Amino acid sequence: MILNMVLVLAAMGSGAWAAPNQSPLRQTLPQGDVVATDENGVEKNLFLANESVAVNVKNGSFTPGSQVDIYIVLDAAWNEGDAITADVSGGVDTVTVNANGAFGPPPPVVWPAPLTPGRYDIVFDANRNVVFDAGDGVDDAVLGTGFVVEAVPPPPVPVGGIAILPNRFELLAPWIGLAALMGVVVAAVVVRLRRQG
Ligand SMILES: [Ca+2]
Ligand SMILES: [Ca+2]
Repeated sequence: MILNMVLVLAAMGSGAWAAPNQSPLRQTLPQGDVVATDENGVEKNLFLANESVAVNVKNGSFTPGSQVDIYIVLDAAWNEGDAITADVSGGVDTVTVNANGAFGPPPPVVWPAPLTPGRYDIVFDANRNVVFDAGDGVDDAVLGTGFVVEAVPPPPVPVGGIAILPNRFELLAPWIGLAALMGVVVAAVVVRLRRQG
């Protein structure tokens, strides 16, 4: 029944791409239909620069058997009709939609490590015209950021062995200085005593 409604709406033309519970004026996919994920398809919005970005999509979002171009772009506010800006992931990924209207499994990796720190959106260009328009999807559109990449934190300072030797010298330095000062004082006293003697 619902499938029939969707098919009828789809047959009415591009303006009817929206699912039955949406306004017919809304032509792009609902927020949340497409997400950034780890390599197991679990949604993930914060990546380290040494991780890879994959994508997942709700079943039924795209036309089975069709191809979708996936762009990773700098975070922006998206409106229908916007040109899709340059991909930052080393090239556009073209992915074939499975029989359920989704991708994979496994979820396609669209930006393999290493990543560049920053804030990004993912645009799914379903009609492959390099314009964000009917049937396309974005993670995320207006206020949201699709995902964030952070630099890999520096490794912890090793403890023990050779690595802490400099610290030992630092600890000893004041004592060496004090011993030298004492030596000078003692020498001065000795010299004075000899002169007096
Ligand atoms: Ca955005
Ligand atoms: Ca498009």
